[in-house]
Amino acid sequence: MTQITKINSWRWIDYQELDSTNDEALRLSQSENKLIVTSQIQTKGKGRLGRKWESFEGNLFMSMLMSWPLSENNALVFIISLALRQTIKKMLPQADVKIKWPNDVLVNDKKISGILLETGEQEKIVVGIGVNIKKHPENIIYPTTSLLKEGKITDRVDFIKMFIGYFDEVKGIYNNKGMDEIVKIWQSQAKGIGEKIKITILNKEETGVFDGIDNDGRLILNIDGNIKIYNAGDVFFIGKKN
Ligand code: BT5
Repeated sequence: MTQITKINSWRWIDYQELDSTNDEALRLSQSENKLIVTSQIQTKGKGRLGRKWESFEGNLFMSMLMSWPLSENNALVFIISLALRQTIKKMLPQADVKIKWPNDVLVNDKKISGILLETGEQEKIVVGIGVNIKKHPENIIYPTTSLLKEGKITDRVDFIKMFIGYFDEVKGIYNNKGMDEIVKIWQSQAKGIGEKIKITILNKEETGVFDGIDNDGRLILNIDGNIKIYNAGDVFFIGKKN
């Protein structure tokens, strides 16, 4: 049964089954705004670049449909990942919870969450968030985990409520202090800054030292003193700087 409720100032529709909560939010983007779409079952979960998001029942599949200036899309990913990290850290206070550029949250170096931003109708943005609450995939090239595996018993509803609170808080920091402050906080919670990484994009790869992000959220790679800036890509951690 589809349930419609409210959470803070958001309208929230929870479906029993959907192809993808992002696709449903995109379909609704003409007529709706400030809407959260979730589903108990997701049959075609998407990652970036047409990848698959493994969606086990009991996990969180959530999409937030909102008006957001297109030119500030980059900021939104970083605001969301900070709020997600904070929610997960609150639930797992003992764990090492880090953000992996641009959009993953890692618990003890294992991926627990991913974010997918898409553009809907009328300058609306859909932010898709997947969090492994009860179960994580085993057959993935990266190590993965879930809140349950790390020792936290919780459910989608408690997670969403806490997350929306943190989202409002981080958005408030962005509104008051701007992207400078978001970048500063993000860098203090990101994995691998000052360390050697490999970044791959469209079958090309480059190795260098991760020098942080710029004010547009782009990754700064220092290759023996030459700076290269990345909008997108997949990061692999190699280790400490020499
Ligand atoms: C992401 O893409 O991490 C974005 C995932 C967004 C999923 C949410 S669920 C709600 C909403 N509706 C959707 O249809 N999507 C969003 P990317 O950075 O491309 O990472 C995808 C990669 O993560 C895959 O290729 C796998 O290697 C790995 N992966 C897949 N499922 C995973 C899972 N459940 N847990 C951890 N890693 C996973």
